[in-house]
Amino acid sequence: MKADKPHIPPGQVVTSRFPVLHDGPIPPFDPQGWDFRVFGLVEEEVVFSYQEFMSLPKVEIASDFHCVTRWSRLDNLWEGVSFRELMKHIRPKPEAKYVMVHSDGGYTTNLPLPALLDDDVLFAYGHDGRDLTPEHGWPLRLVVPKRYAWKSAKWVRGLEFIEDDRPGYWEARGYHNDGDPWKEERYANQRL
Ligand SMILES: Nc1nc2c(c(=O)[nH]1)N[C@H]1C(S)=C(S)[C@@H](COP(=O)(O)O)O[C@H]1N2
Ligand SMILES: [Mo]
Repeated sequence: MKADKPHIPPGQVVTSRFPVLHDGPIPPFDPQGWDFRVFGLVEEEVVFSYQEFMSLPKVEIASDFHCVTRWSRLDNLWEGVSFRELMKHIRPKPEAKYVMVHSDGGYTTNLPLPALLDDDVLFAYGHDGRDLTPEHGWPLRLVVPKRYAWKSAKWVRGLEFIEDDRPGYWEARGYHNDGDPWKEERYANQRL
């Protein structure tokens, strides 16, 4: 079933452009020095080299992208490695309930592990049939379609499994901890 009009969350405006939004500089990328680290409450730490990560099985997933600043970009075709695929290589300890996502340059964002295990979550290196550009997160970004886009960390370099939730970069600066666009969870103290 498909509705006539695109179905977008409350308070959002559709754009056909792909705005660029982030704090701080675009980190330089060196494939030799790049790694992806999984640490914290896991049975063993896992480190992927760039080549190892890129050789993981690939998926393509289409999803909408909603920024808390009110633009939505619909039907993005993301190409990369699904979160579930990565989890085949990771054994979280039973007490690991949350994940802190770490990016190059120090950006972080927090999510409950079940939210990341959703089948539309992936680590993307391609967008709409092309390589991601540096300003959109090349060589790798997280995509979490069911949360506002600040949870879709660009230049992602690692995952930290944790027991107790703690706020990431924007979550510590007044953004909502969960950030579900359908519930319009924009800010921690909000009057919409
Ligand atoms: N590393 C990092 N990732 C980030 C951000 C950031 O500042 N640093 N900003 C977030 C925000 S607020 C948004 S809206 C999206 C924007 O992604 P885009 O620039 O590809 O549109 O990236 C998210 N990922
Ligand atoms: Mo954003």
